[in-house]
Amino acid sequence: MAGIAIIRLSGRGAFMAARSLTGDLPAPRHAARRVFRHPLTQGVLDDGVLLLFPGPKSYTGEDVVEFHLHGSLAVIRAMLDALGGMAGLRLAEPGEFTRRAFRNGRMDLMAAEGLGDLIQARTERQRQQALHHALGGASQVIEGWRRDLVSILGRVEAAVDFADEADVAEQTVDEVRRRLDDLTVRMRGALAEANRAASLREGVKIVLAGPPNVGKSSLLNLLAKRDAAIVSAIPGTTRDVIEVMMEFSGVPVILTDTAGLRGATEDEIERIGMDRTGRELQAADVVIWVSAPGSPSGPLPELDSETLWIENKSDLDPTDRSLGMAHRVSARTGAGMAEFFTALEERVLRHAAHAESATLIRSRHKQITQSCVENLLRASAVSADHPELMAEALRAAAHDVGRLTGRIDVEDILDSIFREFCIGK
Ligand SMILES: Nc1nc2c(ncn2[C@@H]2O[C@H](COP(=O)(O)OP(=O)(O)O)[C@@H](O)[C@H]2O)c(=O)[nH]1
Ligand SMILES: [Mg+2]
Repeated sequence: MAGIAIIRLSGRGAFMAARSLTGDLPAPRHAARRVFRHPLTQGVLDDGVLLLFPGPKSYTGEDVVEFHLHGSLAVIRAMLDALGGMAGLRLAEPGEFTRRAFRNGRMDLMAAEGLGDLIQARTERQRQQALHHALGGASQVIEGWRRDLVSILGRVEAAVDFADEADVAEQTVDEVRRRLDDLTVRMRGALAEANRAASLREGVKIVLAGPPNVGKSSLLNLLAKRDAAIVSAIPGTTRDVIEVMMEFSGVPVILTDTAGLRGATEDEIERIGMDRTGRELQAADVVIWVSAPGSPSGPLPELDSETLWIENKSDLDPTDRSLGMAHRVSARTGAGMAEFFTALEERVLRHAAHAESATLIRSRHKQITQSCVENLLRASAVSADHPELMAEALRAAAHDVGRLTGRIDVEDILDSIFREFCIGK
């Protein structure tokens, strides 16, 4: 239920359907008040607003109609019944409007993905990142890569034609290598941002770990500001992985509580919990390693991820010992929590730095760009005697870039060859 519901039609029959509900149609892109009537019974369905967007300058690239209706289920159902009875109309599949927009060249794959992210965005900085993609910011960067690549390829293809003139080929290959290196540097720069960008899109993964009974679950509850995890004096209480979603200054965070790690246990379920902890630690962006006065210090797992050291239960040990890198806190009294929170926030923000304007934000983007860079390196390594091998590697790279935007266009490559290098033929 909502104040207003919008039903959208797209495709060849859209205007016809609008006409059969309202009689006369308003001018394109002008909102007009209309009474909508059932085409067979002429019974009034609703009193609302009608908008027409003629293709190809519409969202989908086809004729699009919007009915702005009162938002009740009964009104929507009556309208959908009336529309469903018309030949050539059916309910859209999920995402079908955007799929058509993509197919009709209204947006590329990067922008369509950005739009999907925009619909899912939970935090302010996720919104900015998604919007950057949806508005074509990333597409523009990739379009630049594609243009360069196509132009370099054109140059190499021409060298293939003159392969018997050794000095022409050699000069071309030298110049091409310079331009390839430049492009490789730019792509690697984008790859260097990709992990931070993915952290913003998916959430920075923070894992609380340490020996049993040191207060990990208590800290999780304090950070989450609710009792998400069970706290008890019995070691081994947390057996499964518990996740809570949080936000630090617009960056989403997935905070994970884990079963405490100790050397040996008789308990089968606790052991399975500890195995899971190991897997969570491998996937973490930031690990909060918690200890407490007198807690066993090991076994400390090998960690690739960044670690924040916490000694909890400072209330039990009032001597002001220096603990090196560790923050002393007390989940019970709240002592040291503000400083800990600030340190954690600083790590989170660092993990998502500059992520709003990053070009590559999904693992799909990263994998394809890595493959593209490999193909560029392969092309660059070819000796000047074999421009045809270089051209082959560059075509593979161009194909990769095409996979990013969803536009794999051979004509493009041919165009560039004929435009720049057709000599008197
Ligand atoms: N004195 C004191 N006890 C704490 C503190 N934090 C947690 N505890 C207690 O330590 C026990 C274990 O806490 P829990 O959060 O379940 O630890 P976990 O096993 O690491 O998840 C519980 O009885 C808590 O009430 C603290 O800062 N000071
Ligand atoms: Mg616990």
